[in-house]
Amino acid sequence: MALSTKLFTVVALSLLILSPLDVAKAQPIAAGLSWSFYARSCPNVESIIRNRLERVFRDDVGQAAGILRLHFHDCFVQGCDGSVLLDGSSSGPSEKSAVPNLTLRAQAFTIINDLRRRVHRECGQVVSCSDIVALAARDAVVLTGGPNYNVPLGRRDGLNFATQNATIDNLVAPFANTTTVLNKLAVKNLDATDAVALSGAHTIGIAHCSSFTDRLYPNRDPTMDQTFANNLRTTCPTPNTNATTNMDIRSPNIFDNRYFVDLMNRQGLFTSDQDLYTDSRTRGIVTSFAINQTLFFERFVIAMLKMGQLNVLTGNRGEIRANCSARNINNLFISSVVEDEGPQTSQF
Ligand code: HEM
Ligand SMILES: *[C@@H]1O[C@H](CO)[C@@H](O)[C@H](O)[C@H]1NC(C)=O
Ligand SMILES: *[C@@H]1O[C@H](CO)[C@@H](O)[C@H](O)[C@H]1NC(C)=O
Ligand SMILES: *[C@@H]1O[C@H](CO)[C@@H](O)[C@H](O)[C@H]1NC(C)=O
Ligand SMILES: *[C@@H]1O[C@H](CO)[C@@H](O)[C@H](O)[C@H]1NC(C)=O
Ligand SMILES: *[C@@H]1O[C@H](CO)[C@@H](O)[C@H](O)[C@H]1NC(C)=O
Ligand SMILES: CC(=O)N[C@H]1CO[C@H](CO)[C@@H](O)[C@@H]1O
Repeated sequence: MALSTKLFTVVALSLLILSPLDVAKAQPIAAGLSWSFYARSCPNVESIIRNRLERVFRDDVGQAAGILRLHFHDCFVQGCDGSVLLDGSSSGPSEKSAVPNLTLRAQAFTIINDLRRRVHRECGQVVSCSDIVALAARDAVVLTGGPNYNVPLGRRDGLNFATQNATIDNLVAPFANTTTVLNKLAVKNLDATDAVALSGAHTIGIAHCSSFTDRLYPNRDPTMDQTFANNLRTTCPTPNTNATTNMDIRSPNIFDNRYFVDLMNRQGLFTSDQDLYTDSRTRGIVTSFAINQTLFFERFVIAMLKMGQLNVLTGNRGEIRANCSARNINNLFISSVVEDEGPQTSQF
């Protein structure tokens, strides 16, 4: 065997036994980010966030899904710059007219602001809101049973909130087919494996009727299992019933590979989910994740690292917000008062 082949085999074999933590560290990272960004300025940032979220999710595991999705919306619209958090952002809390806004959980924003307050209380105003969201999303995965991984840090917070157009253009609708999903993700240098792995985040969380009733009325989407459809019709007797359902019927609150088993049984909730199994370009990837959770976890970590570094602001760009919901310039008075208040009781 030629030396290069031998080397390749050794590298390939060692990759097989790498843990997700190592898989993360093996990925290239964006200029300006670092694996140890807060090692001096806020060495406990990760434990502050993890410890707090353990308690938050123990009270309501659904919040983990809300936070994971928040990170996705942040990164896809104008980069992982915390813009989704700004009041007035089209995907954020107070914009009433952007379509994709309607289902980000209001509580997710409150949780991030609470984490920010705890971190800044210990370390000062040195950790960005966008880094807090990225770490919280990782913890949402870990604390519901998914893979652990390191998050490169050093993102700074953007100064501009996302417009409605940018929000609609960059996010994918649940009605999208695989062609649309792959095209929208390709723009962000995410390939088919990334697309399937990231969609696997739908292994936790809920969706509102309006996100999938186009597959029930007036006729059942033939790629949907009949019994599954009947049950969904009971949950959503009309297309706009204000109700929700779990996205992964097998293990709704556990981050595992059952979502892919759902797809193989024609029990995917959205068109964007189920079509990944219908479409020949992604079907094999779905199957491989359904039969091998380790593989799914590995690919998911890689895809999350890519997504988590989309158009990040580093160095002197952007700012470290004192309040995740507002730019500092709009927040001068508040930032100087609130940080001196000392320990506060929290609603969680
Ligand atoms: C392929 C593109 C995607 C589409 C079309 C999509 C669409 C949606 C929709 C429509 C909902 C439900 C909203 C509702 O009705 O309440 C949802 C929920 C969710 N999505 Fe996605 N999503 C996509 C990718 C992602 C990615 C990349 C992640 C994270 C890595 C993610 C994580 C979640 C989570 C965790 C929930 C549950 C939220 C909750 O329970 O509050 N999604 N998604
Ligand atoms: C937003 O999109 C709509 C329709 O695609 C377009 O007419 C409008 O000019 C856009 N607005 C901005 C500010 O880009
Ligand atoms: C996917 O959706 C797009 C946009 O709606 C449509 O133009 C295209 O024909 C669809 N592709 C398939 C294979 O159904
Ligand atoms: C849907 O129901 C929830 C909980 O009952 C309620 O808080 C919310 O305002 C309702 N939304 C709409 C659009 O009616
Ligand atoms: C599952 O995937 C992992 C990670 O790629 C791999 O090491 C393992 O050999 C796979 N297991 C099977 C049974 O194929
Ligand atoms: C943060 O900013 C938002 C938006 O300006 C404001 O409504 C809120 O009161 C501020 N929160 C704190 C704790 O200052
Ligand atoms: C929380 C929030 O602002 N929701 C709004 C999102 O947009 C829809 C219209 O598309 C409004 O009806 C919601 O009130």
